[in-house]
Amino acid sequence: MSRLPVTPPSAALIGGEWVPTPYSLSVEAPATGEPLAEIARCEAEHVEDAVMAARQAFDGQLGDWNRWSARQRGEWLYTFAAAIDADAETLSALECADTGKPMSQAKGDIAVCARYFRFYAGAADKLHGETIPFENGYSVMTLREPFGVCAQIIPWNYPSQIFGRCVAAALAAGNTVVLKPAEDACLSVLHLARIATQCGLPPGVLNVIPGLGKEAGAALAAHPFINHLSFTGSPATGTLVTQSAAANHVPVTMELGGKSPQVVFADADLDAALAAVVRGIIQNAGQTCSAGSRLLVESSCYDEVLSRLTQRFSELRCDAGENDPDCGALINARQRAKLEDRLAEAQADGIRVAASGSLADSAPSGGHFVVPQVLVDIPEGHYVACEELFGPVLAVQRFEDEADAVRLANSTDFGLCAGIWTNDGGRQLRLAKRIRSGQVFINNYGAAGGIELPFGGVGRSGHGREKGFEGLKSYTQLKTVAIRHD
Ligand code: TXE
Repeated sequence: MSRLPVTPPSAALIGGEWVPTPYSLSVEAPATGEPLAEIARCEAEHVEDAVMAARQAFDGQLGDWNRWSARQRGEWLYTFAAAIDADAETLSALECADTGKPMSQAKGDIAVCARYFRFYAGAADKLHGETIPFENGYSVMTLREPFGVCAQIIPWNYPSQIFGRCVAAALAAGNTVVLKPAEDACLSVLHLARIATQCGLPPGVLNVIPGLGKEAGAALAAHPFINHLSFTGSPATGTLVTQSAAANHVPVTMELGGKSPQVVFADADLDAALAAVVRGIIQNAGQTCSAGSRLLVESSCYDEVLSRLTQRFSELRCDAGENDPDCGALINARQRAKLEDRLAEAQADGIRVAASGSLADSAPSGGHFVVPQVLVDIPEGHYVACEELFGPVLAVQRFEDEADAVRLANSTDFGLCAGIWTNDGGRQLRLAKRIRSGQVFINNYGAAGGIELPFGGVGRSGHGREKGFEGLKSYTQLKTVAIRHD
């Protein structure tokens, strides 16, 4: 078994207690394929207990959370953010070993997790309703109230960041949470939950139920006592959980990935554009919902761009996360096999690998590595240009003019992010409006991951917004109060 800085709880956090489960799941290190830890395997009965604990905490039958003011909730979130920062080294080491991502990225993720708690700490007491002018003799106001029990099902690619994004906003708004982390990577989440209880969070406010998607996840999504569901993962699973939630009329937020284009015009600063293009596809080995996995290049600079990309990709190295490479391993053997099959089919269809990185000499032999690569000669509509491959694979296509660029950018069912690289101001605005996407970045990609910016997709990328102040609002519902006073 690989060594970890701490042993994360091999239990579920339910009602403030760490509860062992009869069965457990083995978690492996993506960089070596070796076992890393044992985690709890929650089943329907644990989900039931967790939802009931969250319900009781919300209703004031367990602990005093329902009497905390918005300011008190904010103060707790600040305390927790400081505790995350204080334990950042341990948390980063867990994240790096568990997800296989480069250590510098794991450290960045933990810092972002703390930032979410700090951002929503400050926002907790700044969310308010409105008064509405109405007929004489009435006073009308809206109250922004928490939903109640928020179910959160999160994936393995950014466990600590997505924990921060969902939990901080939900708690700031006064909800209680039952969170189902992914079976493939959840060690940082378990340690974060341990820190949360040590920071004095009342029992039942945050419940964490590790387990399999089809067991714990399905039972949570279908539970009649949840009041809101936030899901991040694949469109197929998103459909299943949406159907379960719909049976109980539970509102949902869906974050389902993408096939985001980076659109490069010949007048752009190519140095800046290509540095961002490379970062945007190798970050977390391409296992990022907002990865810039399509590169659309204006014909007149296509050869220049391809030659620079070839040079840059040839320098990229894959290795274990602890060696802080350009690119880590994929999460597991299943994801690697799925990607390799798709790439083999693409080559059989005549698609060419124009450039690729390589494995570092120090890379462990059992790791789930796929080297970064650039694909060209892609027929329009081919799946490598439309499907989320979830690996370090950049699909490159050329366009002739602005209209052609917009047509290609909008040629998938997804719409999460888009990068536009041009110095023509009019074109920047025209494309920002015409590209179907939840976020558009001009002469940058990702705005440095800004947690303050609303985030979410259109189409197959999902619906609802997280991050920023919109993310806080999305964990509340409006109540209208109309008072007749004469
Ligand atoms: O996702 P799942 P997987 C995409 C990416 C990847 C593909 C498959 O393209 O290749 O999804 O990954 C829980 N009821 N993304 O199989 O199944 C599961 O336990 C309730 C994009 O890992 O969607 C985990 O906690 N829950 C993405 C979570 O759902 C269920 C991040 C996500 O798993 C469930 C990850 C069920 N029936 C993958 N089945 C992004 N948007 O960033 C599974 N789960």
